[in-house]
Amino acid sequence: MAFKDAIEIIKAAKSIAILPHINADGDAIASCKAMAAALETMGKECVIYSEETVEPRLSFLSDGITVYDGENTHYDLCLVLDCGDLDRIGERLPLLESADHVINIDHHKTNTMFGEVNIVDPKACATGEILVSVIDEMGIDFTADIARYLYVAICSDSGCFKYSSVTADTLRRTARLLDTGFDHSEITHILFDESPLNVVLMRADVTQNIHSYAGGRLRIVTADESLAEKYDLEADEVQGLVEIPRKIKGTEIAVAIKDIDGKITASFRANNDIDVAEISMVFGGGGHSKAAGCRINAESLEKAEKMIADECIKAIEKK
Ligand SMILES: [Mn+2]
Repeated sequence: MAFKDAIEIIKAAKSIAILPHINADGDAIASCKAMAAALETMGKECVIYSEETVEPRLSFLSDGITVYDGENTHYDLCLVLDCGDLDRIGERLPLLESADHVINIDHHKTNTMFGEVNIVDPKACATGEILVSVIDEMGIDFTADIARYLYVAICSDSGCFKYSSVTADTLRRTARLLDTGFDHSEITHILFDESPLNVVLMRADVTQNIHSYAGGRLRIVTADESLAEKYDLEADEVQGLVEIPRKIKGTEIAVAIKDIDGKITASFRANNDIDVAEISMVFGGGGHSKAAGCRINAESLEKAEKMIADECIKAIEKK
């Protein structure tokens, strides 16, 4: 049983490196923070290594996050959270290679089971949801701090409890977190109800340029460096764009394609039972059936859009 094996390894480890996936999102970062807070109550030495600085929207989580600088410190254990495959470890691979143990805790259904122990539950709406059980099984009490981080994780990945990935178990686990008494409305406000003005204006610009295919069943938006420049935004602030086409009536697949920082990436969302993880896997990506992503090898944004539109239309026609 993966749970028991993982807990044994964690209990024996003294030094623990905790790693979120590259381009860490709210679930990844907050899951790492929750685990570090929980393990520190057991006297463990924990370091959270991220691939990049925490994006501005999540700056309230950035305390105690170390941006990896190529060092190769030995750890008894590498705990990898919310990460579907080793590509998403990026430059931090030496930390995994030199650690005595690697535990992989995740909810992506495309997870490649790269750990020595793998706790992968695609039915969980967030890695933070799985961690409620892991921390519980370890006999650690939920402090308000631990609970708050887990709440951030679950909220982030469930679209504030809106997505079909939310189950009765999600809400039961979340109820236990709320029992600790932290301010949950403050968190949802930061995550969902406030954006800098220039981000709102950038999104309005993107909204004016939605490309519709298959009679509107597929809708795509795009963004490049010039958009970031026009609104004075950092690359990591040009995000959340896939929500724009996703919210339009009639959209079955929504896609946002970005050509920023020398790479072209795409985010997919499904509003029905089309599996966008399968579409993203065609391009070497992965994710969940209703939310997935990939990097595209294409000469231009236009060519990437054509490749993606073709795959999406195929999936729509197959339905
Ligand atoms: Mn996640």
